[in-house]
Amino acid sequence: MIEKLQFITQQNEKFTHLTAMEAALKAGVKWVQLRVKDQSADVVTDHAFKAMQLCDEYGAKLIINDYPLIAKETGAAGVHLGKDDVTVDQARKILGPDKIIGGTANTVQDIIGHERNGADYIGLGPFRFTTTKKKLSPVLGLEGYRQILKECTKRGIRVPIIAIGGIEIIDIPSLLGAGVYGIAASSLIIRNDISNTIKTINEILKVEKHYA
Ligand code: TZP
Ligand code: MG
Repeated sequence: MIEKLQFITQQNEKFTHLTAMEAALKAGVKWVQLRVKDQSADVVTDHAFKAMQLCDEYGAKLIINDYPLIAKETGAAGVHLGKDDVTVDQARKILGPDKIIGGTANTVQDIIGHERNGADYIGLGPFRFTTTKKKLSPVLGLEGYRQILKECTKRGIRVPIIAIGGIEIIDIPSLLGAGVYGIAASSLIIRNDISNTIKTINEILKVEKHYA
């Protein structure tokens, strides 16, 4: 089962990837993406082993950004792949049928491609501008999500679609109303009180029906 909240790690003046992850796990996050950028594969591997220990301790699933081989080596739950990474079907050959493979999308065509290749979830975004990611694709805004999700429904696309990029608490009900399955967030969580923020997000995600 895919969780409805994915916490994406990031460092800031207060937290490292691993301390932010532990605080999020303590607050009840069950799905984490380790996103260590601009570091060697060895550094990512080291973080991934430590992150796995934490996730095991808290019964959470770990996704590794960019590196299917590191996901395999560390026994992580899966991998998240962007435009510059190997494709979902290539990662599937490495990880096998049971691992979670997510793909980044900015358009309906991206979603169709990932679904055909066997993605387990899609990170659709960015919702709004964010400094967390370099080389940001065009911002979609709520209207962009509405159009893309409508088109996905029309085409019978069933892969869970998670909203990503600059998401704030206030955006979550309307994104769910537009038809996303869940959200992925990073700065929203680490720049506020981690525990309260996660609890608030989880309360919103629990509500059965949101309106567009
Ligand atoms: N991919 C698209 S936007 C983004 C990623 C990894 C960053 C999301 O982080 P934030 O801090 O929630 O905007
Ligand atoms: Mg990537």
